[in-house]
Amino acid sequence: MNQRTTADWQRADAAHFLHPFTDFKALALKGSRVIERAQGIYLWDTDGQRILDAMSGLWCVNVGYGQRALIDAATRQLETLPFYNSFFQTTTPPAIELAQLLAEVTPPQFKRVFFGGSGSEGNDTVVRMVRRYWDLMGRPERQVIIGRINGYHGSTMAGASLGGMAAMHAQGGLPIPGIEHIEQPYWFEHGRHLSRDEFGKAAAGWLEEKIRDIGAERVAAFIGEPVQGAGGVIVPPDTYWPEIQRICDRHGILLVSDEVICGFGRTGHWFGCERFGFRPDLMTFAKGVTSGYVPLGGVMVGDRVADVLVERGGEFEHGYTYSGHPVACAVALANIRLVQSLKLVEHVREDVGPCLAERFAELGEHPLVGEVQTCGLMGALLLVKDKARGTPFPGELQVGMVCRGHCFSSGLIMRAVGDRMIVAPPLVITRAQIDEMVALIRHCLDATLADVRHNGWL
Ligand code: PXG
Repeated sequence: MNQRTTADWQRADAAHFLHPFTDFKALALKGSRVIERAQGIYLWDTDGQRILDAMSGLWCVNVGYGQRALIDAATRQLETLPFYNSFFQTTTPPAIELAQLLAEVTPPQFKRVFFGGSGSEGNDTVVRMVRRYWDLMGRPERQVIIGRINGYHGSTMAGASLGGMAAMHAQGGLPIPGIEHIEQPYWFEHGRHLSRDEFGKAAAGWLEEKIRDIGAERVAAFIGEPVQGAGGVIVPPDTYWPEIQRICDRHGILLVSDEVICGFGRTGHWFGCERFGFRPDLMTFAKGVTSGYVPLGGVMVGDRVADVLVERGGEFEHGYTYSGHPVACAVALANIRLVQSLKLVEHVREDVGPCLAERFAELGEHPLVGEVQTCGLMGALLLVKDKARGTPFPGELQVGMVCRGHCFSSGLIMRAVGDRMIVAPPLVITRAQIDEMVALIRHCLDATLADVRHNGWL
């Protein structure tokens, strides 16, 4: 099989594999890049080019590629018990041990977990669970869940509905009933007439307005990512989340933190809610729980909800074949223990996170860069037409895609969300590797600037 050339792979790929979030026809014409192997923070494609993976796979390979402890844990578990379900009064040792370890590393209100296979499934569970909670509380009219425009919570019917991606809602009749959205806390776009702190409070106030519009007695929960990831690394002002917490408390509304990207050290804290100082009732996780080596996701269920579900709920009519999959749980255990033994959360908070912030601030001097934001090991650079005024490029020029093209050919994986260029490298990255990444980014910014000038777009 490995004798196949890149062109062979591309032909078969185009003929049979429908990729997620992809224009199938356009990709078939162009051909996919075939990623063959990886080690540390680097990937290699079938043409032998080495690529610095500044997106950790897809915000998930936190411990980097090739970690022996995870590989061995998977192998051992596959040999011992590759699968058994947890539906019919059965359980498995890795699922129990992981549930116990998650209770230790998450904030104190979380002692219980519901497992699924992905972040999307986790958020489907959230919808089922918060509505079930309010039924059991004798408040069945509390059905509405509020999310945010440009939030991302997955691609199942419920996940895509909770999210606020207009392009996703435009296909398939979404959102499902009982989901509402408020504007995102994006200071650069919505709040530059205010200080960041003033804007944070104002943006949280939009939740209170929405609750009043709907009627608090109908609202079940608010869900948000501590830092919006897929939306472009939108880091909220520090005043935002504490104010959101106060508003939820005032109206008795459940608060859900979607930690699929922020969880397990990405922000320099174990969970994003700890970085931003709020206390969620439910927490969705996936990605970093296994560093993406195998699929696993789920929901941490806080005592407020769990006590009601357990004591008064009877049977909860919900679950997945792979809830508590023993191989996924064994890999998650090895992964979390590795995060602990390598002290990766501290590494991000005290060493490489501040280093990324410094280097990105330097990139902020670049003539194309209008805004810089970082949080732990997430960073965004907004490409603008007029740096002094912060004027954006017209969207149809797709300047972000031009920059992404230069990254692609220069051996760097960086995402473009509109004209926001974003990174989220593996947490094991070193200072020297951050310097290498930043040198590549600078090269790509310069090449993009040359194109922009050449095209007369400035
Ligand atoms: N919640 C959040 C906050 C996410 O970032 C999901 C839920 C869904 O997880 P699953 O495992 O079902 O994919 C995600 C996923 C991007 C991108 O382009 C981001 C995600 C997925 C795909 C692409 O940045 N995040």
